[in-house]
Amino acid sequence: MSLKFISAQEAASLVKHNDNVGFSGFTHAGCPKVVPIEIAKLAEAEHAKGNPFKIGMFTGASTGEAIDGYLARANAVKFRTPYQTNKDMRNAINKLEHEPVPYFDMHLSLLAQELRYGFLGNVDVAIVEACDVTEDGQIVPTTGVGISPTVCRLAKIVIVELNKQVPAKLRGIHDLCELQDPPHRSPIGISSPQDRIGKEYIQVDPTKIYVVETNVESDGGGFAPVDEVTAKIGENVANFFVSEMKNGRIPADFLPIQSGVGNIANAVLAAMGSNDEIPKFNVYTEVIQDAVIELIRKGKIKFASGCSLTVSNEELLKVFADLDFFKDKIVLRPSELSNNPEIVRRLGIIGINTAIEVDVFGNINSTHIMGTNMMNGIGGSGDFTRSAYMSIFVTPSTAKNGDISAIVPKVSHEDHSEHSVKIVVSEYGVADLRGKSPRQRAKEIIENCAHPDYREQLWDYVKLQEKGHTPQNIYACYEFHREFMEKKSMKGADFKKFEK
Ligand code: 0RQ
Repeated sequence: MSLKFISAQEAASLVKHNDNVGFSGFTHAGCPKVVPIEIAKLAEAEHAKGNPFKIGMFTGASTGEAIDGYLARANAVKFRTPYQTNKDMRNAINKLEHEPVPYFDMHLSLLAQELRYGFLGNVDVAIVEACDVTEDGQIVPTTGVGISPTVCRLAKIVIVELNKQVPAKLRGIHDLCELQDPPHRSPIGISSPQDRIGKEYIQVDPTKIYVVETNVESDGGGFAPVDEVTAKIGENVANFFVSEMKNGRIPADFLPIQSGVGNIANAVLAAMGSNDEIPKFNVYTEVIQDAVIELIRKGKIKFASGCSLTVSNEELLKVFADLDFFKDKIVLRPSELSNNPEIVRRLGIIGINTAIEVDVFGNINSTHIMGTNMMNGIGGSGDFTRSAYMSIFVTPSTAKNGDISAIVPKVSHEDHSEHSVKIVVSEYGVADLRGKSPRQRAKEIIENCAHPDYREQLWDYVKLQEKGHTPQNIYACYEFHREFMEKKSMKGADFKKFEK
């Protein structure tokens, strides 16, 4: 049969008020870029006529401006899950502008299976970006996969944005499948990062496909240059790895690395790349960033498995121009594979993620500012942290020009607990929490990671509670946060006033 080609406006009109829509991609990579904008326009037109128009949104992770930005501003979102990084969407979630968007922050590896289990309602429409689509229903994604195989199968309508900017030659870089549902799931057949278990395309019933031809470049910005603090954090992580190898706690041929998204993660990988004592290594991660591409070129990274190619446009064009070199060194998989805890535990992955706050006992807040406002979400950090060979959290010791200490008595929201977190690294050093009691962990974190300006206050806090396994003091534990809320700086917080 021949495929149905339609315009972006026609495609948007297939989406109805109250529909749940599943989008392709992971970060801005691989997201549809044209139809969501038309849906936002449609919502605005309906609102102007006094009619309701909102959709539920399922995505792989964060998205591009065309999805979260346009739909949030159009007040067209019924609910949002599992992760976002867009300013307008964040403001809507935090009820700062627009009507509030109900947001469900969840582990990325779980979304595809929870859609299949029916925990989150129907998927009515899937909108996916592709570099190739065939008459018999083979869809080849572009640079990000996310939940595409699942939403394409579950949806009644599949709208494919066929983007001419992405070479069809990308076919072959993906490893696409869905996992079986319990109680019939077999062990996942991935025992090294380069193993493949799926197809190079998503097979969809062609009668439900509508194709919209597009020609839009990726909206990947560049990374901030590595500054003094991020460079030092990267160096501390790299030096820690070298000492772990010397002590036999990391094997001589190294372990696969997962590294979160953003400037710090990029700086950590760059520091690992320039450290001659770290051997060539593999990456098994969710987001493949610029530093990974550079290290593949240099031969320092042997192979990278991820869910998306989240690289700057400049770098992406170079990868497209050199696909013969990259295609046997990169694989892109759905998030239920790239972030799967079964694989993370089996491969012995070293997980490196960024914290907003770390408390002196090793609990981590990755998501909330002052316990109330959502930043982005937990993303894949929990998928990796709980199951990794070694879970590392990195953070600058302070935020907002030194007025906030990232090391606090008690995190204002807890995403990862002391039971999963092994190592904390700031620009000041490395806290090794393995095998240590809460009091011993507090010493490690305060002495090695806290900013010197805040160390005395943190010690005053820990000393308040002479008895008990964990020296937590429920009267004083949020004194840093209270001081910041009232005076815009944690520096004046006084813990001595709580002494009996
Ligand atoms: O605010 O933008 O207003 O200046 O938080 O902080 O230092 O720029 O760091 O961009 O790497 O983000 C944890 C949010 C860090 C991210 C988080 C303020 C700070 C700044 C951002 P401004 P930085 P990053 C892979 C794995 C969870 C998900 C995850 C994240 C802004 O890494 O979303 O790991 N992680 N996923 O000023 C108040 C504090 C603060 C603070 C920082 N203690 N109090 N504000 N900020 N610390 C990704 C995927 O899953 C796809």
